[in-house]
Amino acid sequence: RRILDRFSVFHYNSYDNMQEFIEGKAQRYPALVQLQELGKSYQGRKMRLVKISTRPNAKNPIIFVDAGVHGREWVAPAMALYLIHRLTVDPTAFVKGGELDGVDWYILPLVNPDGYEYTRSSRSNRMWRKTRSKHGASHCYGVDGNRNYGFKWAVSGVSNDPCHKETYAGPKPFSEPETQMVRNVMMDNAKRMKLYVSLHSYGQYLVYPWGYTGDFLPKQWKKLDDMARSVSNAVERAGGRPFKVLSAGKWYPAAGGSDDYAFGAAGVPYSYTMELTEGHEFAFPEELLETVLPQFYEGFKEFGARIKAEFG
Ligand code: ING
Ligand code: ZN
Repeated sequence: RRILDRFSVFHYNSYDNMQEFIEGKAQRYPALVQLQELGKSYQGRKMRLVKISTRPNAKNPIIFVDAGVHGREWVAPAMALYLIHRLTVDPTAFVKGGELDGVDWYILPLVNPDGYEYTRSSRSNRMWRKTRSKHGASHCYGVDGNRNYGFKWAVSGVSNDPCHKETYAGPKPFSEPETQMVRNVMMDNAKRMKLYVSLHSYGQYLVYPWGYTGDFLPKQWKKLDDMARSVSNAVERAGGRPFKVLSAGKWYPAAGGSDDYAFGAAGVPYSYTMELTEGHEFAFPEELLETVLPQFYEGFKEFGARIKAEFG
């Protein structure tokens, strides 16, 4: 329990500290927080889904947030942990009877723990993006987790070269245990899942499907666009910078992303990639976390209110 008192959410924590944090939350708030073991990463790190619900049996709409599919994007898991923190300590919104009671939050704070720990292991590894798996005879490591999903896999914006450091799509869709686990969360909860948000860091964008093409938009694009703009406005009202809102593929086409899979294969009606922290990209200064994470949190409250209003 003391881990919660010592733990700082405004800090780039290790994988081990994050695990202690979510265990501590589950122990301190047993009626609110449930941990689900999803499996293990390629290198054997446990992956646990944090489920936050005031009424776990009420069949509430689910909001699924994941973070850290790319190792170097440190601010994304920091945001996911902060979200877990606020959802459990917030005295008004999320507790029973609060304005957001009636929405369940499923959070996977670190999709790629192997890549993340690799970026923490030395300065020269700091810019690692991919997983740390090995495939076939190649001597190179890793697959881009956000090119590995089985919807329009590899049709655009990918590399077929295992040695490509950024966008290798993998030998086949879902070659990575990490992306399989995220897929399973989506598929096991597809009926109730109404919103999926994948946290990254690059510029400040809030993008929606399709990612695999910029030639056309889904027919529901206006609803996706509206929700994103109201989230961006909420962040701006809290003093943050606005998000650039558009379809992912109009920014740059790339296939095999988790947001396209959620929307196109799992049928999740609202699906986004949220790129945090304009101007700093992968090296967002730790001392600014306490300024920006609360601002982004206001965006998540808006997401919650919107989902509750439409599906609750
Ligand atoms: N950005 C995402 C990426 O995987 C993305 C954004 C995904 C754009 C899919 C278009 C399509 O490239 C980061 N920061 O990784
Ligand atoms: Zn990313």
